[in-house]
Amino acid sequence: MNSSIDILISSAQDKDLKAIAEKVKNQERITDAEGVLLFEKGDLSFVGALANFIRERLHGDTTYFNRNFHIEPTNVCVFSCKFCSYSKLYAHKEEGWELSIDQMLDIVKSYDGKPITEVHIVGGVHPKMNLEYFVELITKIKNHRPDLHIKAFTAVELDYMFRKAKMTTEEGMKYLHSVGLDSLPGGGAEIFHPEIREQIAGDKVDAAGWLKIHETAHNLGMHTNATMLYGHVEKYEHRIDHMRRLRDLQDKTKGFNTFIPLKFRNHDNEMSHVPESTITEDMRLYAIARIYLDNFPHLKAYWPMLGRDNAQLSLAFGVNDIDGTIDDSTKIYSMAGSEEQKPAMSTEQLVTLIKQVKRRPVERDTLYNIVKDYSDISFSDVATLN
Ligand code: V47
Ligand code: SF4
Repeated sequence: MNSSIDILISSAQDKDLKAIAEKVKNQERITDAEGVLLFEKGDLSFVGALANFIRERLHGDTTYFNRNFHIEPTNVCVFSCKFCSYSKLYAHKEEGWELSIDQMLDIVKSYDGKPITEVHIVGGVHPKMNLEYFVELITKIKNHRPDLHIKAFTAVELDYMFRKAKMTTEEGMKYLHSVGLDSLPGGGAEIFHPEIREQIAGDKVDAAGWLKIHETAHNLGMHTNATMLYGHVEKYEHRIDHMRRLRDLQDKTKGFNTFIPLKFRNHDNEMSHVPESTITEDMRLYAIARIYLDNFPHLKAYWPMLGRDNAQLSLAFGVNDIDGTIDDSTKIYSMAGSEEQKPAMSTEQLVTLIKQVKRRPVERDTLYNIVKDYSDISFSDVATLN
């Protein structure tokens, strides 16, 4: 009997698409040109079926989430990315917020006794919050709660901190790692290609700098994530170029855990005139990322940005992770116009969301160790989702 992939191969009318499906079946890597071709010609059902085949080959029905909270130390930023709805330029810093170390420790302490495994710390690039400030913060968090995994600082924040401290990337990363920084989130990547990066985020670290910081972290044994901000002025070629640079580094280091596409939201920023992508385009992008990034173990839909219904839908298009409970502790997306104005989901709601589409909910820690398998636990509280 034919398997789903054989049916897909035999029904593909276009010979190039058929060849891509054959490659997926045989676990062969697709080329950049084939990646672009998928964006140009691959309809939603075709790329979705291929991505789901890969997802199930890698993870079966397992869908991961974690229990985490965010700390955003400041939204004051020396940079001026055009898509950012969150930052207040340093010149207008009285309109922003700046948390002291004690205030941030109080946030950590407010989770005492709760089964949280990760704190995610990212924010704007404030010139007064330097490397020593964050070393003190990380040290104090680790002293208070040694088992809490600290995933903190985008490569943009780190690049600025290290340059100000006159340290090399190696010295800076080693220093932060030695006081308790466990892993890096994937932010700040945006679109690597200089044609686009200069238009939307011209004044911050470039592609080579971003990749160097992640490579250095990987060489120290740390894991990191990678993002791509899509659906604005970039072309298909730029998306593939971005993912090729990530795929190349992953071949070298194997240090990336998760790829997280971030849908551009156009509320209240300098790119508000740029329309947002459609849900069909979002799902095609997830699927093509799953097909192209053959060496990334995980693909995450970040529900506070995508919305919970679309995050649920993405589980049929290659996604195997929907991030965490968040607990209403991030403002980046609500300020950019996401429908999730107060992002918080209980474990029951996350589990229900995954079970509603017949997948297997598994709570993980940051490094994808299984904390708890929820497949046999039933919640009656489905209505709380609506
Ligand atoms: O780099 C800013 C993005 C990122 C907008 O690693 C926007 O687990 C859409 O990287 N529309 C920071 N996106 C957040 C981030 C992240 C989030 C969740 C999980 C992880 C992880 C990382 O937010 C920025 C930028 O690409 N962003 N403004 C906007 N208007
Ligand atoms: Fe600053 Fe980050 Fe916003 Fe760019 S995206 S302006 S680096 S806070």
